[in-house]
Amino acid sequence: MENKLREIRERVLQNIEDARASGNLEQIRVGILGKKGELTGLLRGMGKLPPEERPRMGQLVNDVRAALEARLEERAAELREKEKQARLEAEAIDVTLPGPERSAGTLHPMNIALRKMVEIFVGMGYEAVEGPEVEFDHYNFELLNIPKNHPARDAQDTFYIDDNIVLRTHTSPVQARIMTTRKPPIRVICPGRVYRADEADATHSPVFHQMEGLVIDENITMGDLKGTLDEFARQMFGEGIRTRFRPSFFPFTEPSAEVDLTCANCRGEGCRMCKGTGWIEVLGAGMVNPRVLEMCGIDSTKYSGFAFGMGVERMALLKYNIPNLRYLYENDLRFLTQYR
Ligand code: 2NM
Repeated sequence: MENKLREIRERVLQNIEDARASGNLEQIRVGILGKKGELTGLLRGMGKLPPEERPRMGQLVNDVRAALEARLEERAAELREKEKQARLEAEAIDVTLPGPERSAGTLHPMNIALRKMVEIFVGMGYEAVEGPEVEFDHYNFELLNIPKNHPARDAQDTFYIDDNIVLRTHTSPVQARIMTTRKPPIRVICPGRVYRADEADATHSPVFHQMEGLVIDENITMGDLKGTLDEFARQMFGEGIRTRFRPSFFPFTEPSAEVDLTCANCRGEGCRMCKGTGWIEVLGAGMVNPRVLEMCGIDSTKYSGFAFGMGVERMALLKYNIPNLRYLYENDLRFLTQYR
């Protein structure tokens, strides 16, 4: 029996050393020390021994049991620690890795240009005002000295909702509304979407954006208009940009002018963009027609004013040297994300 005990002890100790997981130790423990375990069986079989041998054998069995239990305990602690380390290693997170990239999006180049334009005029003391895109013919045409049967009213150019209502063809009706409801001094800009029954091409779209400006006070002159647009041109396109006024005609201004800016591409030298002239036409402007002032309830003997209008997309194309209006509407991110 002593040999058997020694054999058990050596074998089980070896099994404990060979165990690779803490779960295996429990199997070993049950197999040897459990109710139906090998040592427990030996202890039961002690009844068959001569009585004088029983105390010593009992002691030996208990020694083996104690040794195995102690080693099991130790080894279990070792394996649990090993398993914990393995788990920690597997679950480790490198907090220094960069997080997932988040794209914040960018403003549309048209909106960048528009914000810049608004900022420049707000800096000069103007207030930005918005109005309806679906507009009465009265504000879109009548008050602006565009009478019935005027060619600008042609259904070929204007989207009519019904006889009296249109999609506004410019933002001037917002200014007409301002003139009918406010007293001078008036200093507003009116940015917004406008509609023309145009075929889309490199320079036209049936929907585009305009920004118009209006100043009305006593003694407002063409010189004020010129100084204002000079300053705008410099802030929008840089020092060295000059304006050139050429006589023109609009029903709502008298006199009227087309305004050119120094070609920003060649700085006035002459290039393909300006067709060799050194100038680019970008604005319409003029002194508000006294008939418009009177129709809107402003005394034209006391007050005068200037007004101007420009296309926002056109400003964006010029500012960023974009060759075709279509780029602004295709919403290709490779294009849009170039502008900030
Ligand atoms: C332009 C050109 C010239 C203009 C005139 C008015 C109003 F309402 F005061 F009569 N608003 N905008 C104007 C004048 C617009 O756009 C090319």
